[in-house]
Amino acid sequence: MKTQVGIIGAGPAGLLLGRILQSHGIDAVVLERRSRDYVLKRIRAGVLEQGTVDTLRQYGVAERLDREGLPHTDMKLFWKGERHSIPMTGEGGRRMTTYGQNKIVEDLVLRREADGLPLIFDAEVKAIEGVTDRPVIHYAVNGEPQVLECDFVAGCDGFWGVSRRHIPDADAHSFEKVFPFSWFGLLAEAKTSTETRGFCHSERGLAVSSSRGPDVSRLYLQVPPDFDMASMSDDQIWDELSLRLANQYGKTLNRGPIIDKAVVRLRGFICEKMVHGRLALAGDACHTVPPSGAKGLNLAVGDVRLLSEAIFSLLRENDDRKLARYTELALQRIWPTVHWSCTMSDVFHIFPGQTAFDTRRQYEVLNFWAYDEIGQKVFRENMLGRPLPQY
Ligand code: FAS
Repeated sequence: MKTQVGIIGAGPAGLLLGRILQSHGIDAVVLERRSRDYVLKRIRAGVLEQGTVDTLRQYGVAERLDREGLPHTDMKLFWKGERHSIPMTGEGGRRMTTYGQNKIVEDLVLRREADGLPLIFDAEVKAIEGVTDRPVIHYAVNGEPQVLECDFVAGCDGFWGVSRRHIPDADAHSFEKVFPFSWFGLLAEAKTSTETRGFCHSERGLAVSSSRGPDVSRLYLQVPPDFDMASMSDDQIWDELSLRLANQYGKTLNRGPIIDKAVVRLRGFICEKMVHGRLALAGDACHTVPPSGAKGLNLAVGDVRLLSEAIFSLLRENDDRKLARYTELALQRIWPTVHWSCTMSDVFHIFPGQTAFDTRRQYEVLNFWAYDEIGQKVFRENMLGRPLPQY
């Protein structure tokens, strides 16, 4: 099989890149190792920056988002028995919107299928040859070896993908911080009460409550790094969420059937080598952020906006200057965003061996964000997201 761009991975980065390239008349094939069903059912992020919403609108995949997305006018922070609200509308009316990553992926998959464009599931990429000249992707469908010849490869295959391994000395250009805790992520058929929605600092560990639709809640609990999901019954989970998020605020958490559970270790990771020859990385393939800042998906969208422009120039104008600057520009947004996500992690979590002094310092930062004009702006602008650098 031949195409212009071989895209590895049907997460938000790979699918959106395929959509943007399609709208510029560039052919692509998306290869995804998981089944269609698995990809559509996977629950992850759900808080979108204005830039992400604008991008999905610009490329015609925001019809359902515009109907079902929940805009945020404020963000609630809870600590020490008190509830605080930070206004979240930025300059020009910029704001955050809640809309599940699984829905974005579904909107992009359905659009690609409706347009009759190649998207191959159960297609695991094993290796990439000739990345400095004419790339050939070797993949297997149900164990059957296949090849895809292309002019360019976009590695959008996440942190555990195969692409980064094809960037020489990627490890030497990588930076990582692993936090000493994980998040226990839950999806429940329960109405999210506005009274308990928000980020909560509790001496028992962080808790987060957000909405994923009128009758669906997305909840998180800070848990130890080696946490076993089976160690807590659903009632125990709800009791713990209530202890952290509701009881001390005299509120009641709406309970309901828990329909999805996952544990994700908090880590910050950046690979500063995102291009090698005709292979470029985007999204979690070259950076992961702790979910505390709700930035992973938004960073991936920013990457593919920059990468699509570079690929267009290379393949249409035979001009590689944008590709040569892709990494530098992407990092201008990635590092501050990773820093912010780590800051949110430092402030809202209880660390092993944490002292009363440490907790007192966390309260000080929360006070600054909630009650100081500059602090509010720092919090709001970081949560709303940084503008995308331009070539
Ligand atoms: P993705 O990981 O989404 O997609 C990569 C795709 O590549 C996958 O479908 C994978 O199957 C495929 N792939 C991998 N290797 C391949 C191979 N060899 N051949 C073919 N295909 C291959 N962010 C938040 O803000 N809030 C959250 O609650 C949140 N929860 C998360 C929970 C988990 C478990 C994870 C891992 C991440 C979470 N994130 C969250 C971050 C998340 O939103 C990511 O930033 C986002 O999915 C990144 O998108 P992609 O770069 O497209 O990578």
